[in-house]
Amino acid sequence: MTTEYHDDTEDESSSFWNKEPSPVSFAGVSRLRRWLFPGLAAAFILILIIAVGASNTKTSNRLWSMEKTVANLTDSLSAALQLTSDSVKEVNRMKFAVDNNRDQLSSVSEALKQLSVLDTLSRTVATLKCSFERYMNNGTAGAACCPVGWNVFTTSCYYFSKVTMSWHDARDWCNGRESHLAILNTDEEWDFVTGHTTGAFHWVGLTDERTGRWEWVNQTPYIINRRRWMPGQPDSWTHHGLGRGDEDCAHLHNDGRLNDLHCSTKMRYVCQRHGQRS
Ligand SMILES: [Ca+2]
Repeated sequence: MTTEYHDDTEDESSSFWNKEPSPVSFAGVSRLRRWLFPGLAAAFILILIIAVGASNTKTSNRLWSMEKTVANLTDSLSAALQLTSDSVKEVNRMKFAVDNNRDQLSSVSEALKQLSVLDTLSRTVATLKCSFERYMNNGTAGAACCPVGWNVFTTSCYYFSKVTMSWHDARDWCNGRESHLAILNTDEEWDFVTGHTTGAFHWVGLTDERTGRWEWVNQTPYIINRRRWMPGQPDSWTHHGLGRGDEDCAHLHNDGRLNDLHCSTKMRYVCQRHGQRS
C-alpha cells in the first residue's frame, strides 16, 4: 500500500504565493490613480483660470487705462474743436468788423470829397464876399477885403465908431470882432487914422495901466514921440474926479494928437484888424 504524500507545505506555499493581494490596499491605489489625473487636471485648470484671470485683470486695467486715455483725448479734441469753432467765429466777427470799417472809410472818403467841394465853394463865396465888401467900401482891386462898414488901408481894416464907450469896453468890443484897438506904427497909419478922427475924441490901443510904462495893446513897447502928444501930455492927472488912479489910457484929441485920460471916460474908438485877400 502506497501512501500518497501531499506536500502540504508546498500547497501551503503555493497557496501562499498564489494568494490574492489584499483587496483593500489595491483599491486604495487604484482610487488614488483614478483621482490623481482629474485632480491634477483640475489644479491645472484652476491655475490656468487664475492665470487667465490675472491676465484678464491686467488686460482690463490696460483697457481701462486706454479707455481713460481715449476719453482724455476725446475731451482734448472736443476742447480743440470748440476752440477752433470760437476762433472761426472770432475771425468771422473780425472780418465783419473789417468790412464795416471799409464801408465807413468809404463813407469818410466820400465825405472828404464832398468837403473838398465845399472848401472850393467856400473859397468862391469868400472871393465873392471880398469883391462885394471891396465894392461897398469903395476899395480898389488888389486891396485887402474888409467887412462892410470898415475902412481898408494897406493890409488892415479900420472901424471908426459912432458910439462912445470906456477904454476897456471899447477894447472888448474890438476883440469880439477879430480886431483890437488901433496900433499906429507908421506915419502913414497916423495920417490915415487921424484923417478919420478929427473933431472927436477916439480911444486907441495905447495904455500904461499894466506896467506903468506906455505900451500898445499887443504889449509891444511904445517910445513917446512928443510931436504926437498934446503939449504937456501925458500928465497922469489925478484930479479928474473919476475914481481911483490917474490917466492910464491914451486917446486921439480933436486935432489928432494924443492925450492921456482916465480909462472910464466914454468916447469913440478905433478898431483895427487884418484885411482878407481875395
Ligand atoms: Ca492927460
